Amino acid sequence: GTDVVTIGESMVLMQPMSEGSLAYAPLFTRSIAGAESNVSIGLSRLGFKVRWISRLGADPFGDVILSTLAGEGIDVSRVVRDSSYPTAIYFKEFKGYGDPNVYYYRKGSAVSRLSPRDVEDSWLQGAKHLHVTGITPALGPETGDAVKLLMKQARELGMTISFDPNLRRKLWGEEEARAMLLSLIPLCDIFLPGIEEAEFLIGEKTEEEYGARFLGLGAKTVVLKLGERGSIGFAEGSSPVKADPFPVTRIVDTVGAGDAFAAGFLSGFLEGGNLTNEDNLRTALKRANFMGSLATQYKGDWEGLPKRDELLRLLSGGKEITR
Ligand code: KDG
Repeated sequence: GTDVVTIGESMVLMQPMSEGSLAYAPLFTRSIAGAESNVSIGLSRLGFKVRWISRLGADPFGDVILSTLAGEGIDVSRVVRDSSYPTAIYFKEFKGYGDPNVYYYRKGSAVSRLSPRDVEDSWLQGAKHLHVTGITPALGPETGDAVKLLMKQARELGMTISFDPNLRRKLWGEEEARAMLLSLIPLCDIFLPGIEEAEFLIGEKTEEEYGARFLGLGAKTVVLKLGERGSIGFAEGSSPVKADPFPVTRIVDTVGAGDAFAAGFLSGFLEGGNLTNEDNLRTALKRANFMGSLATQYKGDWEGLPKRDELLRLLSGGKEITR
């Protein structure tokens, strides 16, 4: 069986070898990235069976995304190759402090044409959990409806569903984004906003108010990401659970940290079950914080994510053997 199904766009990622404006960056390394495939890699390395659904151009960039993800052990058998629309690309720009800037070249990409008519029964076949993000609905005129349909189907099948809003202001307008993201909350079990996304969605509130409001909208568990302050989880009928951050020695690249966090949280959830149990919630949050902090210490979205034995060793304070 499949543990987790996810759907989204992955792109070829060009990362400059130097800091500062891209205008003066002559050399780049090539990788791939995308919120949902980052989560897929995180979970696959931790030993879960993951199916990634997407559309890619029938081009060499589509080939490298597919082979990278297949190489990570992810089921890519449902990916459609489209000969009319290309694979998307994006660039990071490292400033030497704070979050990198991101430049997207993804309008009119293969995923932007995704519609509810493309959704197939085989996508969710034999799977336990669906993970979606708010990026896919921002990509094309019908991508949001496709995501909604898939969430409804997952619910009918009795699967659990997680939703990371992943607000990307460069991809759509404020009003449109807010309305769409809010409309997906009632369809999920686990809602994973960052504190700034929570504020974007419902205005400035206390952490407890965010928890209560999102539970009120229909999520069963709300996980608020607080960045360098760790995270806090709310589940219906139990008291909030706060998890401290892990110390980060050197922040290199914050992009992908939220996805690592999601992979860590979902791995805890899939192993522990019922999140109304405070211990289960705490374990999942702890893993999530750890994975998120780890991701920020490596260049690239997912390259620094651990294998299962590495995670367990590091989490229990075990030492690394280097030579
Ligand atoms: O979460 C990381 C992603 O944001 C990044 O890899 C690119 O998917 C991406 C996006 O749309 O921003």
